[in-house]
Amino acid sequence: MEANNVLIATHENPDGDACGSALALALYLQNLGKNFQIFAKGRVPDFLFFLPLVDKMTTDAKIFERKWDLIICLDATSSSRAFVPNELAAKTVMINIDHHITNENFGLYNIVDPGASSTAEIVFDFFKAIDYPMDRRLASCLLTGILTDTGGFSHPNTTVKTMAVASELMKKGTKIHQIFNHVVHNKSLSGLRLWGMALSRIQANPKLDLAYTYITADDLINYSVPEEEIDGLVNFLNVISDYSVVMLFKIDRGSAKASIRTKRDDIDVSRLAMAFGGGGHQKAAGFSLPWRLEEINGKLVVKD
Ligand SMILES: [Mn+2]
Repeated sequence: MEANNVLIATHENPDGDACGSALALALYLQNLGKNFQIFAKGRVPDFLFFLPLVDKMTTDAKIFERKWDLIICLDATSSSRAFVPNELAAKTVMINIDHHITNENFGLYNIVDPGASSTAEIVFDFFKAIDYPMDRRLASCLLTGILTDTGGFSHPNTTVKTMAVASELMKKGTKIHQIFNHVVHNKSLSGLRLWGMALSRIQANPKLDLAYTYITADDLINYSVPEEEIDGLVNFLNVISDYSVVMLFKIDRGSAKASIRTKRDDIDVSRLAMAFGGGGHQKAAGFSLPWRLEEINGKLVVKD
């Protein structure tokens, strides 16, 4: 079957890997002359606006009402994580490309490799397999995905192959330091002050070998910084050497999101996340809570 109308869908609040892998595929589809759109719930952060075709990304769920021959889900463990309506998922051919160990293999075709650093790395493999000539713009998309998901090649998902892929992408003319400036060196003064506030609030639980802090929706308003300015903070918390697990809570009025990190090889934080209905990787995971959290005397407690 030839697919002419292709919808790419990825997870909520798309990150560098979600956007990078989606836009690399979009460049490919554009080159093939296909009609395509990219859906992600939650806006693309400003620091990814440098990526090509970023204007093809929409947050408008009406896109699902159009006729699609093929849906490609990227960096999402299930089709519902990419917000593809169940009805549409049931009747449309789906390709599922992901590197999360918790992926549900929900597609007709599943290209799932938990050993890959990023979805971008798997998309690279796809282009290699079909011998597609990747240009500088496409390489920039994929390198953005790899760079962000590996924390600048510092996370343990960085393999010999990841470095080889990055090297090959650099040969296409993409500049690693320029991508770094976009995706890492991108904080404002008020954003850094907010980081300072979060750092000053760190609490530790020696029994759980856990250090944690939080940022509230009101903090974002008070410091007038967008949520994307918190990107990287949980990884920064993970520089701590005397605790094994770190957590950052983003607290909204009636809910909270937790991001968890560990440096230890013998701790699997995705299991903790899954216990709360979330997911992720061994060293980086997260979950959401439908509760109102509040700090009282230095402790986060659930308010009803
Ligand atoms: Mn990813």
